[in-house]
Amino acid sequence: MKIVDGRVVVCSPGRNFVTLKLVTDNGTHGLGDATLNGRELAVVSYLEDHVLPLLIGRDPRRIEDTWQYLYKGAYWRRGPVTMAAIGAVDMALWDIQGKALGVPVYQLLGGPSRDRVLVYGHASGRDIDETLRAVERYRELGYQAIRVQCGIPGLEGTYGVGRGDLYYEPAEPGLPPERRWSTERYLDFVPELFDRVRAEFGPEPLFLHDAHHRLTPIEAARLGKSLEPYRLFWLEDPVPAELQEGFRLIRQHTTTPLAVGEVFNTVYDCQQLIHEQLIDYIRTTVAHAGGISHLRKIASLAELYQVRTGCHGATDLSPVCLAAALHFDLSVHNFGIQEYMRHSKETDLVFPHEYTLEGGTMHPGDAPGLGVDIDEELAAQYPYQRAYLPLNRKLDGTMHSW
Ligand code: GCO
Ligand code: MG
Repeated sequence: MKIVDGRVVVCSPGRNFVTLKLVTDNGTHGLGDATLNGRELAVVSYLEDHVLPLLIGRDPRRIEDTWQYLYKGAYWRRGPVTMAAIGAVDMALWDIQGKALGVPVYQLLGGPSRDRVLVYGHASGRDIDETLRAVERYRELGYQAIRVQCGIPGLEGTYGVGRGDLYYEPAEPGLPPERRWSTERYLDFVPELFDRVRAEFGPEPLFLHDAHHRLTPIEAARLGKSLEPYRLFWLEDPVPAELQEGFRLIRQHTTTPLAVGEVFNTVYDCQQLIHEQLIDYIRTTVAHAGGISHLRKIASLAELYQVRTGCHGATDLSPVCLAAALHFDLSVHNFGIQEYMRHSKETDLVFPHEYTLEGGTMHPGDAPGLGVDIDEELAAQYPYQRAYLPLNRKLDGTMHSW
């Protein structure tokens, strides 16, 4: 078998997606998600100008060799653009391999380790009452795990507060909007939020919260400690993740479980966090961490240290990535949870898929390959729209992590 053609499809059915399609000489094709929110076209160029010419004529079944060829062969390693491009190729090759052998990808990864994949949804509101109603909605839909984010009194447009029902999309068309941030107001408010949430919904539901890289280690330690009575499933991205030893200080102070990794691209980004057991969940996902092949290596390292997985699953990762993540989640032994944010109706139509949601759990389906496709004609009706993630400044105007 040979790869005879490849192209990159850019579309915006509600938001931008970059999809790699590789075609083989036996008429099958494989898909990979290469979406990097707010920097999409950099990955398009990387793939079209530098990667596709290397793939034509290669045997698509040489998945590991192709990964090493693209990673080592570039000389310039790691980074979100490179790893998103390699990740897309890797996903497409697993898709082709599954189709060639007539089995869903999870069967190639060792078969299922569980019946279904536990997912968490995103409840949010502008204030606590609105947030409680959103949590209630997810409970009614059968979700066992729910991420809870809320507007902070005195701050406009906080991260994580959605605009639509059961849907959250942070990127905005045009130039990036600027928000204001106060750590003091946030730290004073969040314990009150979870106090109300636990009082209303009792001990059973699993609740998660994302601090989105905005705290210092000692601030994060204070937050973790103040949230202990509410037994979070995890506190996500408490501090900017590039300073791995920052987590040591947080760990010394709190038993609130910690999750990190959505901005990581390789095993080297999380190696120290894992082997020092500074985190409980590693959140790298297929699209941004070099594909299924590399994610399995991260998970294997994590397994040694009892760290579990919790793949990033925001709406900016396409249904192709979600499908790949679900095959990985179903098969990997040390799975923890999968983030699931529903895509828009337009997105679901552009990417017909086999995966299903039921009672707060998902399954990738049993179609050969990843079980997701792209309707290229429909995709062409939604051209790329420049969009950026918001920026954050402190109340005095200083740039801060968003
Ligand atoms: C999450 C993430 C997202 C990111 C988004 C950026 O936990 O789902 O933090 O909401 O902000 O993926 O593009
Ligand atoms: Mg996050």
